[in-house]
Amino acid sequence: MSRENLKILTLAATIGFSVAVTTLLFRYYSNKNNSLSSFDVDENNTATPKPTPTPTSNPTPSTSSTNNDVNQGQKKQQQSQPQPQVLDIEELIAKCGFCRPEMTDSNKESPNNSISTYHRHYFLCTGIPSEEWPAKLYSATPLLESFQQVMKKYENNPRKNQVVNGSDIPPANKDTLDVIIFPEMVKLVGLTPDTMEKALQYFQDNDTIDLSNFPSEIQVEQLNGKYIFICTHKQKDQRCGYCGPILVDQLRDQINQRGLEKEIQVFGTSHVGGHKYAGNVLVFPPGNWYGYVTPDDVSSIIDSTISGEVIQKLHRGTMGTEIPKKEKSNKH
Ligand SMILES: *[C@@H]1O[C@H](CO)[C@@H](O)[C@H](O)[C@H]1NC(C)=O
Ligand SMILES: *[C@@H]1O[C@H](CO)[C@@H](O)[C@H](O)[C@H]1NC(C)=O
Ligand SMILES: *[C@@H]1O[C@H](CO)[C@@H](O)[C@H](O)[C@H]1NC(C)=O
Ligand SMILES: CC(=O)N[C@H]1CO[C@H](CO)[C@@H](O)[C@@H]1O
Repeated sequence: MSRENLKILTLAATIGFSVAVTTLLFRYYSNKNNSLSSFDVDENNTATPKPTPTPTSNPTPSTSSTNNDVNQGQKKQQQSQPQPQVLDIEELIAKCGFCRPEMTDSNKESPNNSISTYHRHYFLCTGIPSEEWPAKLYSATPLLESFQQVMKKYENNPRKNQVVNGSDIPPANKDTLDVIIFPEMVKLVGLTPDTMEKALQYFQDNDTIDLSNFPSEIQVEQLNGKYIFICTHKQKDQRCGYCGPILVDQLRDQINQRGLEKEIQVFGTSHVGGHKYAGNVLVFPPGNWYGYVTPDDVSSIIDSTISGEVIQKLHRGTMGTEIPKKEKSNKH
């Protein structure tokens, strides 16, 4: 290669690098603005973390578990280093842990009826580890963005109020999404935005899935057992980001110890609403939402998942039941 060519190559590489850096910075800042304007960010949440410019560079989380708050916290802290804005460990535990004032206050608000009436819950299987979810989950990949466009069109289902959230469940294929739907207890496998649109259209006209007229190009898998989803959306709220992964680990541990791993599966979910109730735990079927869940509640969550009995003191509401409207203060 001649000297001249080498020079041109070097110049081209330099320009390429600068463009990449500028694009990254631009995406970081536009993402940051979007997430503030279009999500119901808790204004009072002093613990909201700054978005990380390179969220995908985090290592895959270890799912090993310790029962110790401090160790857990330090582990999480190390994973998200180096970030100048990260709270120090004591601050993090005080503001986001299981003993934060909003949980220990004897006059704390009851979690009862702190969700809205709804009848169907979709969980997108993103396969993305929860600590990498940006505050606006759908901005994580172009595929999720196009799903969001489709879902927006069908936001209002005339038959059933519905909720769509993300999960860290891996899809069968990385170029498509799988979607889990309750109360139908099915997984739609290998969806593209087009076939997702067909499924949503179908639900506009049908109350539940009848395989004889469900779009035949969509693969439907019937699910068994129980599913527990825990809000672990750290970049949306540090309380969920701190409490969620600890509860995921501890539930999985105890479920394994009790030999229930075939019956109960535990996953992380994106923001479900109600940060102040973190740990937020959702049990399907039937779709019981629990708030203020701590490691002390893990064994009763498992018991109640098996028995079907509701834990009253933690109960936020149940999918498919009429929830009386509450004061505005319960929005978050
Ligand atoms: C916001 O924080 C203040 C001071 O901690 C508290 O008095 C107030 O109730 C909080 N508001 C909400 C909506 O949580
Ligand atoms: C999940 O559902 C809740 C409704 O309960 C909604 O407020 C929230 O924005 C959804 N989150 C995502 C990331 O889609
Ligand atoms: C929760 O609210 C319902 C009314 O929607 C009520 O029947 C029930 O007793 C309440 N549970 C608790 C534990 O307060
Ligand atoms: C059972 C039922 O209501 N099926 C309807 C589902 O929706 C399609 C149109 O998408 C109708 O053709 C079916 O009759």
